[in-house]
Amino acid sequence: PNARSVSIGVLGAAFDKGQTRSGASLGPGAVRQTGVLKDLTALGHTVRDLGDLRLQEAVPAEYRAEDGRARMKNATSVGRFNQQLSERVSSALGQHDVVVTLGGDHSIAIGTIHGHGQTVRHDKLAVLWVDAHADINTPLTSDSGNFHGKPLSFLMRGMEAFHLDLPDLRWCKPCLHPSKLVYIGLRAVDPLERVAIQEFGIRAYAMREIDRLGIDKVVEMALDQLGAGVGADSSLHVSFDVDALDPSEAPCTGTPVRGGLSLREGQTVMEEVCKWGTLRSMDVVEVNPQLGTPQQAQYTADAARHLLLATFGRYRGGNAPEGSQLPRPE
Ligand code: B3U
Ligand code: MN
Ligand code: MN
Repeated sequence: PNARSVSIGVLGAAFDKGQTRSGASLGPGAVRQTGVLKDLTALGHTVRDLGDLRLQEAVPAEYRAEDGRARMKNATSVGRFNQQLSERVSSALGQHDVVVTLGGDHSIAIGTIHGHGQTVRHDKLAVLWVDAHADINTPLTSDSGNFHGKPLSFLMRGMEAFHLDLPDLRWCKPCLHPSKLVYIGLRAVDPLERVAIQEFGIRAYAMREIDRLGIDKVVEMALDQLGAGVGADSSLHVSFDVDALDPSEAPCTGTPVRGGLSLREGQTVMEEVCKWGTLRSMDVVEVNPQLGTPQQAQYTADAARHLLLATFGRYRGGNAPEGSQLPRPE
């Protein structure tokens, strides 16, 4: 089956200050180098490369909270970058059916999801978060202080009460309702993140549930719960952290956790998302070509390519060109 042809805007979010290893800002380049834009075009889509966003201005002293318990590295850079990213994504959504953002570390989801949130009516925004981690720490619960472990807490309605007032993130008004978030792939969740998941009643399909139910059932339930299906009532964002995949499939990522999704399971998730047809934006994040060998880096970027092709209608059984026939001899 061929997916309907859509216009896709591809934006690079060359940002790695949401954690402490360098190299994630080279993710967009590595993924583009796989030839994925050309492959998406060959599937019949109109693809436009919107270039890379990077933090231009020199960031002065990073903001530091007064509260000694709060941990937040590079809050100023994270806040400023994402404010710009949010604007880029919302304006790109006015021009394209789907906006794909290539990360970058996962802190960039603050900007992409907020940007998407500005373009839809209240409560329409739905997020499928595919990740080994829950990324819902607050500065008060985070051990690492890294913002890539926190993006969802800044986006979630109702979590305002658990946040400090951070000047560089004041622009970010929470736009995601807890019932409109579903996780797939979890296997490294901090104790207080688990508390947040329970308090807010967030649906989470950890690897355990995938083992029990199978990936097909899990995606079906997840999309159903997001209301992403019939009636097309939701505007869907998928945030795909490549560390959701098993490190054997995506070795070059900052925080690999073994026991993850096979590439095939990842492809199944995205093929189903494609079928539901309500996807408006997507991130593929945490590809770090500076980790591992050049071969491993290419292998990881190629996994991202496969996920994107599955998202946009590549069928593993083959796609017949529209109206094509087998050639006969003259
Ligand atoms: N939960 C930990 C670890 C982590 C989160 N996201 C990644 N790692 N990639 C934290 O730092 O908040
Ligand atoms: Mn993540
Ligand atoms: Mn992760």
